[in-house]
Amino acid sequence: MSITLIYVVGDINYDGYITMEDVELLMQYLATGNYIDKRIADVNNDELIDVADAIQISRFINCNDTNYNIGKEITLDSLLGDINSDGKISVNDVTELQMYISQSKDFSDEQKILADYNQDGIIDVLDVTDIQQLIANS
Ligand SMILES: [Ca+2]
Ligand SMILES: [Ca+2]
Ligand SMILES: [Ca+2]
Repeated sequence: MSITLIYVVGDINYDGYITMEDVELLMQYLATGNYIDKRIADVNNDELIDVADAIQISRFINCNDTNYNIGKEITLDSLLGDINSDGKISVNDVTELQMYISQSKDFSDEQKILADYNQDGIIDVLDVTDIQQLIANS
């Protein structure tokens, strides 16, 4: 099931603000090769996520450079249960959810919406079970 949420271009950690934390997180992603949502991270629209995007985000923060769409709100369809926003529902999302429930990890507002898989307003083990079932049946 997909759900439409509002995102901010350049807001890599989905907390609603463009800060140096986003630049640092983007650099971490580049170093590790982890998935990152192109729609949010490719701020200079050249179809690549690279250090040039990180530089543009820092220019936005430090020089108020608004040449690109950085800081603009966009609406995107996301998958319910896709907590790490990598475009698929997998055991990695279950791990994130279990860490949140055991209070060893905090979620962004977006993640809290995506984590409530059965949409009952509560993030708990029932959502874990539903997502695990979905993975098992796919
Ligand atoms: Ca942010
Ligand atoms: Ca995922
Ligand atoms: Ca729920």
